[in-house]
Amino acid sequence: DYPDRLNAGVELTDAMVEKGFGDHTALIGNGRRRTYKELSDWTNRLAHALVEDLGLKPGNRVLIRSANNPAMVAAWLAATKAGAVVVNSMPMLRAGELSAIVDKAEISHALCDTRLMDEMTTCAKTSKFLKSVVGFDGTSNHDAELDRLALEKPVLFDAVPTAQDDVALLGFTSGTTGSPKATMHFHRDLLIIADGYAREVLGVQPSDIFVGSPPLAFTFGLGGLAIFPLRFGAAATLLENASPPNMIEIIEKYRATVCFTAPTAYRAMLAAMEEGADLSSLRAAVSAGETLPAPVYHDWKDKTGKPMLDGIGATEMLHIFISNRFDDHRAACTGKPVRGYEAKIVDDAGAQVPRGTVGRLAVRGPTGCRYLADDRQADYVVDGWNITGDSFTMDEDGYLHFAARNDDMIVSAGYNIAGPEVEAALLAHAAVAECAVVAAPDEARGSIVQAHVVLNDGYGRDADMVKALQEHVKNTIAPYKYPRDVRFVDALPKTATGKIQRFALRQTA
Ligand code: 3SK
Repeated sequence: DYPDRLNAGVELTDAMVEKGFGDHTALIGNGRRRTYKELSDWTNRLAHALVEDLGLKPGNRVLIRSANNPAMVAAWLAATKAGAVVVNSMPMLRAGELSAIVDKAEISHALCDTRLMDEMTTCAKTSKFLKSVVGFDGTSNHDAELDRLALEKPVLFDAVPTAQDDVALLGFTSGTTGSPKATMHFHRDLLIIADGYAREVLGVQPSDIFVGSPPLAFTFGLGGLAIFPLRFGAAATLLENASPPNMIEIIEKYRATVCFTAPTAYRAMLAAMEEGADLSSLRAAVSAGETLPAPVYHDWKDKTGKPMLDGIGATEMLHIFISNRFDDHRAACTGKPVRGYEAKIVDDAGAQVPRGTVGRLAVRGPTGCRYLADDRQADYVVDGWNITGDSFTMDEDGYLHFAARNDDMIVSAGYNIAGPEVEAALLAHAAVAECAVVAAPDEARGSIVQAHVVLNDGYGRDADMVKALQEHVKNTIAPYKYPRDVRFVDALPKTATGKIQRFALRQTA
C-alpha cells in the first residue's frame, strides 16, 4: 500500500532523515562518505538548480550520463524530486547511441559528468529535443556548472507531489533488434522492488553495506546499488570501475555485506580468494544478468559456507522477480517467484505447458512492462502476463530452470548485446560484404559475441583484419559490444528467401 501522492526521490532521502537515519552513511564513493542528511541536502540543492536555473518542469525527460558514483545518484534523485522522468545512461555510449535515446525519450535536459561531455556535446548538436546540457562533477568536488548552480541554493525543496503511478524512470533496453526500447516505471515501482525482493529475499538491514558492478543505467544496478540500500538506511559503495579487484578492495576495506554482480565477476573473486582475498564480510552474494553456472555456485558455497543467490530480472519488470533464497537454494536453478509475482511456462500460442517442458517464461506481478510508444508491447504483455525473452522449465516442485534465450540477444559477462546492432556496425566497415553475429559459449563470460564475416574482394583474412574490425566496432558503438571472436567465411547460410540462418551458425559456435 502506497499513498496516492508519492515521490520516490523523497522516500529515499528526506523521508529517511525523518525516520532517524540522518547520521547514517548513505553513499561512499570517490573517496568520500555522505550521510543521509548530506544526501538529502545535496539533492534538494540540485533540485532547486534544475527547476530555477535550468527551467525543468514536472514530466520533462532528463538524461543522466555518468559512471557509477555518488554524484550520479544525487543527480537522479534530484531530478526525481523535481518530478522529471529520468533516463540513466551508460557512460560508454557513443553520440549515435545517445541520440537514439534522446530522440526516443524526447529528452529535454541532459546532466552529464564533465569527463564524459564530448559524445554528449556531439549528440546535442543535432538534437531537436535537447534544450539544456549541463555538466556535473562526478568526482564530487563540486567543480562543474551544475554543482556551482546548486551551491548557494536552500537545503529544503518542495518536491513535486507526484502520483504513485506517475512515470519516474525510463529503463532502456536495446532488445533483440538493436533499436532501443524504453520501459516506463512508476514512482511506486521503484519502492516495490525494494519492499518486495530486497526485503523478502535479502532482508536488508540498516547495517548493510552494498557493493557491486552493474551500471546504475541498468535497472539491475539502480536497484541493487541505490534503491535497495537507500530504502532501508543502509550504505552503498559506488565504484566507477567495478573490476573484481576493485570490488574486493572495497569489500575488504568497508566489510561490505551485500554484493550484486554477474557470475563472471564471482568467478574472478573465487580465484582471488585462493590468493588470500577476504570476502568473509559478505552475507549476500546476488548473481543475475546471466545464468549462474553450477560450478560457481558450488565453489562459492564451499569457500564461504553461504549460498550464492541466483535470480532473474528484466528491465521490462524493473528488477529481479524469480530468485533463490538463503534457506532454499539449488545449483542450476533460478528459484521461485519473489513475493507478489507469479510465473508460468507457455508455448508459442500462450498455452501453459506441462511441468518439465521447455517453454517461454511468463510472469506477472506488481511491476511489469510498459514500453514507451512501441508496438512490441502487445507481444510482451498478453492477458496481463509478461512474456519474457527466455525459455525455462518449471519442475514438479515449482522451481524454475533456465534453458535458453529466445532471441538474438547475446548476454556476455552480464551485458545484453543485441546481435543486429553489432552486425550494423561491422557492415559499416569497407571490408565487410556480409556478416551475422551470434552468441558463442564462453567459460569466463557465459557467452561472447561471435561474428561470421564475408569480406569484400581484395581484403585479407588475417589477424590484422580481425583487429581492424574489432577496433572499428569499438569506435562505432559501446566498446563492450565488440566481437571477441571473428570468423571469416565464404558465404553465410541462408534460407531460400535469402534470410540468414543464424541458428546454423550457433550450432557451429
Ligand atoms: O538480468 C537482467 O536483465 C536484469 C534486468 C533488470 C534488473 C535485474 C536484472 C537481473
